Amino acid sequence: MILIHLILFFLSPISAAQTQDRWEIPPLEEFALDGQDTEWSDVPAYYYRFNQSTNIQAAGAIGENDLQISFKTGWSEKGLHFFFDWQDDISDEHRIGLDSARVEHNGRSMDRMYFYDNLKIVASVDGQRVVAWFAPREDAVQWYSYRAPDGQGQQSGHMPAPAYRLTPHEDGFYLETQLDWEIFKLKPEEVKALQLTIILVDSDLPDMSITDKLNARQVSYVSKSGEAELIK
Ligand SMILES: [Ca+2]
Ligand SMILES: [Ca+2]
Repeated sequence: MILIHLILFFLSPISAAQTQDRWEIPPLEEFALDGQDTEWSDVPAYYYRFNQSTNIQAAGAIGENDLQISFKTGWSEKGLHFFFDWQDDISDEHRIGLDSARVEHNGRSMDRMYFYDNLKIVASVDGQRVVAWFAPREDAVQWYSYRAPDGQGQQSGHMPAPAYRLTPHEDGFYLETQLDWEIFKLKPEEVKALQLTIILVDSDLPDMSITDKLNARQVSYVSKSGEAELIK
């Protein structure tokens, strides 16, 4: 059931309910890419906590002391900014590049990223689309790609790797990252349409092969997706 849900989700990442979800992105003064949340104090968080209310989507079996997440989004003249507080009890991390991102299973091509602890950020800006995957710890950027409005495939060489800072704390770590407006060759005031998706996958099967994972159908994730607006 989870896998079916997941496949539908992957094939159609923006469901009707999610599309209606307003996503207001406040401006950030004095943004510093330092892995610290000093400039984020007034920005409301999206969060998932076990057995507590959440304001994002969640699927799968996320247990007590398992994945706990809160994240914030903001913008500046420099770019779109993201701050994550990422906590997880079992690390299931695997280095995956763009060239190994797909895996065949029962005649179906699946995205390998969804079977490990990973964060996906998708930003669609006036028809241009950037996808950036992060794993929790060292070498956090896994792969990233850019697609032009004419849809000419994924090009990882078009843009530099997203800059990020990772700061460990007692229960996990903070990940701060950004997508520069320069990637889209736009200034923020020129942006007409912005669609954002954030998916955090939690896998707790570090000793299981990818084949067994595909058969086991145990994938959990939290996500938020919707039309976003840059608030002045
Ligand atoms: Ca900061
Ligand atoms: Ca995990």
